[in-house]
Amino acid sequence: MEHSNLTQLYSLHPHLRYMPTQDQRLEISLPFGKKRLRAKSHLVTKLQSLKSRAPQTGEALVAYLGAAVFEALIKYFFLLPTQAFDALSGGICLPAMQAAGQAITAYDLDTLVEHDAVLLHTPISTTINNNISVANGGRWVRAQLRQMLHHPLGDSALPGDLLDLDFADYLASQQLRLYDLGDVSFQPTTDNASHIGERTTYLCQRIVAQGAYPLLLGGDHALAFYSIAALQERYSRLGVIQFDAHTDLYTLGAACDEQLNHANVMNWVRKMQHVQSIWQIGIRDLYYQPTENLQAIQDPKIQTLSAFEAETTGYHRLWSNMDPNLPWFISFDVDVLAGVDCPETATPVLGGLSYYSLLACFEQLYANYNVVGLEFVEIGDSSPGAHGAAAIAARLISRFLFHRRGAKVARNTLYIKPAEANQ
Ligand SMILES: [Mn+2]
Repeated sequence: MEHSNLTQLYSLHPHLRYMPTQDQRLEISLPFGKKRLRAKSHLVTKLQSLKSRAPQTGEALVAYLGAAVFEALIKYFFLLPTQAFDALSGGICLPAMQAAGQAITAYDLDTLVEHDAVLLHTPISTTINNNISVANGGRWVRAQLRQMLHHPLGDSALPGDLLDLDFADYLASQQLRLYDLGDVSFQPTTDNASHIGERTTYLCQRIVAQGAYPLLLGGDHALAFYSIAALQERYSRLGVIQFDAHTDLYTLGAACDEQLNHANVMNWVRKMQHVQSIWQIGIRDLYYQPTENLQAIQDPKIQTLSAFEAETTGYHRLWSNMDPNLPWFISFDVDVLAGVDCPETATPVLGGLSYYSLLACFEQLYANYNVVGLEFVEIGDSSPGAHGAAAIAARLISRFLFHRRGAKVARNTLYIKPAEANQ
């Protein structure tokens, strides 16, 4: 399946190795890479001549190499989009020690089919002065999800049903089709936040190009810039639902406003051309906003439903105003939740959304709207409570899977041996 953009510029990976084989061919590989591509020597000559040339468009490369070779070089990361060249030539992602669902590698993303779901943890962090790190908190969500969806007899292909007693429904485990890409690569000595972000964008583009759903785990909220940008190619019009205690529209009126961070990320997102609407839900922070050199405006794209309104009046205003014809991406900052304190998130705020009314809100979202991806961010790194933010995030992901993968009603169902059926 085609998964590359032909108008984009591509460059050859700088560290490709060519090893001769016994049958007069050459094997192309990357140092430490597991993938090897066998090629005739004239292809290698062609590739080596590309090395000295300026980046080429996908279209030019298809004409030069043929479509099949071009796609194979993309698949194996031998050919990289020039835009993300620095980030991608430094690595892509690493498998999780304990995957939730089935492990998948970046090389195999072209095997995904429509409505598959792909988990990915992105350890992005744009602030350094917090006492609580949120870079690796997503791993706690993965651990919770793994436990929730795990076959008690291990990873064998034995059929079974996943039962959700809150909703009296079940999903056949073979229907789950949850894949886990692992953790986006991060080399602390050489990488910065934008390297991790660009890797995430690239992986996310590859996931949505297959019609699959990205399920991203942060990292901090700067992730939203890279995830939402990645959806543009597939969704020329997109809605964003941001669950958050803060609007993340912070502006100081100083030079630092030009630097993407977790407190200003939505300023970038609201300016993205494909983003048509942003609903901010659970907003409740109180802070000092400088006004010098700044102007107060209303952005018609942005609508809010505060935590106070959600908890006292409910979500009705959302249902009567949210456009059901848009595909929607959910960006969920766990500080929106009631009772989530340090170390479960870095920026706890008084109040917040309660679990069951939020769960009901998500049931409506999944049932009545085209939700095309999810992200959960700002989860603290250190060991969480058993029923904290990571568990709620995992629960909301499990409901997404039940809705998208065709769960069935299981009211009062018992599982008995067939011989007992007539007793
Ligand atoms: Mn946020």
